[in-house]
Amino acid sequence: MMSQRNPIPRRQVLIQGGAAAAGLAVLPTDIFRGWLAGFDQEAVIPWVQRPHPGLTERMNILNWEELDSWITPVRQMFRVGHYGSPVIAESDWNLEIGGLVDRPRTFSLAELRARPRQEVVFTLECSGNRGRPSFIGGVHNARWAGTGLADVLTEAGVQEDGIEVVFFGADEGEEEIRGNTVTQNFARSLSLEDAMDPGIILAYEVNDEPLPNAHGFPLRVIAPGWYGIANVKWLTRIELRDRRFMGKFMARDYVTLRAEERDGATVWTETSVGRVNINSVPAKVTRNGAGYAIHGAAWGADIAGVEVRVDEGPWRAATLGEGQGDPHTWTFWRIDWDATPGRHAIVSRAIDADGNVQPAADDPLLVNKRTYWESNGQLTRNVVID
Ligand SMILES: Nc1nc2c(c(=O)[nH]1)N[C@H]1C(S)=C(S)[C@@H](COP(=O)(O)O)O[C@H]1N2
Ligand SMILES: [Mo]
Repeated sequence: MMSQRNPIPRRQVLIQGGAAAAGLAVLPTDIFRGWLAGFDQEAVIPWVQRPHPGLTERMNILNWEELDSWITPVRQMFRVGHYGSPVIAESDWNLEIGGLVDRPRTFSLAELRARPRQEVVFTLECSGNRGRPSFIGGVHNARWAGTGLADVLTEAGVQEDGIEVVFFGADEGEEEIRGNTVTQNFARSLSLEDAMDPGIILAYEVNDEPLPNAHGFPLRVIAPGWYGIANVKWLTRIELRDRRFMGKFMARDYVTLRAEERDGATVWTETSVGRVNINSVPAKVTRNGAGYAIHGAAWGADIAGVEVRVDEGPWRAATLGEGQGDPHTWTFWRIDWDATPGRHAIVSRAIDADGNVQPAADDPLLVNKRTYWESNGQLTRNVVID
């Protein structure tokens, strides 16, 4: 596996190894040079729009221009905590499974670690990402390890009327609900059917290290295919219920409000943020001598293609790189660009395996949406070439 502290692109290793083995002092060929672009060799042309300093400080959002490895190192991972970021000692902690189960129980971290280990690389995106022009780095692609949720639920023996699995975090805050001020823990739920997806894990490691406090130590849910909000951190309790859960982060916040036209009438739909939507961004423009390349990432679906448009030019197909074929990870892409001096607008659109295209920024689906979440429209970014 690639080292996190000193990421060396795999292709670079191959090239260096090949040259050394052959006793040659060759430079990468043009083909390889393209792939190396965007790592250390080439100059990055800064975007006109700078990263938002407040969001960088508060949420550690990814600065796309600094993206240089497919696995996001922990230091580059954005983080969100609606009720702060609790620091939990392992000795004070356990996980409870309760509610409508035949065998309620608790687990220590050691007991969870002793269970079968399951790993997944998952691109976790905040559903608020892209909701404002300055918030475009709320996404990371990390390798998580833990134990399967479905087996834990099965062993607990979900009762006949258990339909909803609620995940509670240790973090809590005061909420006002129709005149009542109550203390609530962060919580989100999945239907039992969704929770039984064998891909969902109770994760205790990220990138081969124990979870950092900010990312949920000692345990969090990792639900590949779901927006960040479903991935409950600082997990303390899993509860089976016979009704849908209507907590703040299911039913009040993280609700997408959208106008839809039905037979000439407007219908307002309110849907809880859930599964991820297809998305892509141009990450950076690099120069190598006279040649330029545009690099980016696409995620949120089984990515079959990415197309890039500069100014009023034609859409051109980018070359897909690492991550292709895995619907739960981002796919890197790149495209050569014969740039001319001046200011240019660069936009990308991802296409999934069923031919669905990432919506344009002015697609009615997005224009008729009144809330900030699920803003996955095509992103246009500007550069100035000297
Ligand atoms: N307990 C708890 N879990 C949480 C949150 C939270 O505020 N509390 N925020 C959620 C949101 S909105 C996102 S986007 C992801 C972010 O995960 P990260 O901080 O590891 O990047 O955590 C989710 N899990
Ligand atoms: Mo989020």
